[in-house]
Amino acid sequence: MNEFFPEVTTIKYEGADSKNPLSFKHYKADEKVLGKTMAEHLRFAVCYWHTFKGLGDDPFGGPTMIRSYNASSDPMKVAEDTMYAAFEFFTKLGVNFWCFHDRDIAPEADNLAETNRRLDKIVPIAKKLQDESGIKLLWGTTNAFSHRRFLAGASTNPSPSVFAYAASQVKKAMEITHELGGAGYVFWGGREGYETLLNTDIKRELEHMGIFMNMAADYKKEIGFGGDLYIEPKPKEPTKHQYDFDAGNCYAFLQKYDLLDDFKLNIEANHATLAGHSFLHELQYSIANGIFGSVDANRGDLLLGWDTDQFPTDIYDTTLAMYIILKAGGFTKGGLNFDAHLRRQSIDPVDLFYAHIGAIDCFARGLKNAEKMINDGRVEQIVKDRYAGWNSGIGNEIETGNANFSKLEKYTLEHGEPKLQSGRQELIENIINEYI
Ligand code: XLS
Ligand code: NI
Ligand code: NI
Repeated sequence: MNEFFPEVTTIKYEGADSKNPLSFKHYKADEKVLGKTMAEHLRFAVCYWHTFKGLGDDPFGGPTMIRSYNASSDPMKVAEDTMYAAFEFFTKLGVNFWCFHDRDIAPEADNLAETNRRLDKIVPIAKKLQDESGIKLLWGTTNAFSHRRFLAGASTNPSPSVFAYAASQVKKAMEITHELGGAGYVFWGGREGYETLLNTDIKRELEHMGIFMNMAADYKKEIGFGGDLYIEPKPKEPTKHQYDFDAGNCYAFLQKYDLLDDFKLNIEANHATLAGHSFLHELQYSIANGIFGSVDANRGDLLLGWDTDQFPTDIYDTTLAMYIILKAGGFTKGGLNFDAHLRRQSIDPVDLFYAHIGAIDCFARGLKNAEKMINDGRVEQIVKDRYAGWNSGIGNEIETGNANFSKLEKYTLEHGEPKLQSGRQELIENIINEYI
């Protein structure tokens, strides 16, 4: 079998002092942190689209990256070679999961039946490679935004025929995700939004999306797919406004269409910042509302206002993200999917390894820092103390529904001006820097 990344052998843990760029300095898959191995906690996934199908093109120029698995003029040969290259990459990198869109793994043909036949040729290869390597599918998804038929959205398209097409596509993508034993299935509504309100019936479009997602939840049950369903919030791009704007919008949508039992969220760091939130905010908000599921681990560039999908490098961010996730019980079926791509100038295949190694080590450090934070407990104690007033007395009466406005007026007249306390922000920031 010919290799697609012959210049790289298996990436190993060599410790923080190693100068070998093709080694992990912090990620040791089987090292235990708070009772579980690092691999079990972090559940890293490589994404198929950026890593194997993204070739450095941007709105101003074509591909810059040349890959041996792309060489054939036969698109199905490219699809096959890419699948072998992908599993070679996952194996050499040492991750346990991957993620894909239907159209990443097999190119679209002239009609749906032929497109599905193409998937049926590729999926058994993926299955064989999964079985041989032990690498699993974190989630599958549908690309219902690239083809011109989806120019005005998929489930929110003004045309019911496009809605039907998208439904057929999700049906098949869910079936192959099930076939590959996927732990989840993602909905990212790339064009589920609008360019202008002048031609848009928001009420109707949202209702259609609600119907669509209910059909998806029903189909999951119909085929016995055991993975979690996720919505991935993003505020805009390519649309001016996307309906799944942020975790808050998704939560309202899930409540309105009675989907809270069926869906969780896949939180992407760069989408959070595009929505004017921090990554931590989106994590905290979804955890607080019981809809946290999985993470697209990347980062944006605050000086560029778009989804730059860079690899995570900020240890402060990964520390706090892992702290929040661990305190919420950790991942169950979700994980950390590197929805990130190389910069246009990083043209060598080895750059794919550098990028993923850096991101994996960045989260490994975050995990170990979070362990220190949890074991130390000082930050948690400050937060607990801040809310201690609610554990007894009037606070407890309010929380348990045993107070009303008249009672609270009486309390205030008796007790007078409330005693204030410091928020301790700077102290907390100092403590966090001790762990990093
Ligand atoms: C695009 C999204 C996309 C989803 C999967 O911005 O992040 O890559 O993760 O469709
Ligand atoms: Ni994403
Ligand atoms: Ni994105």
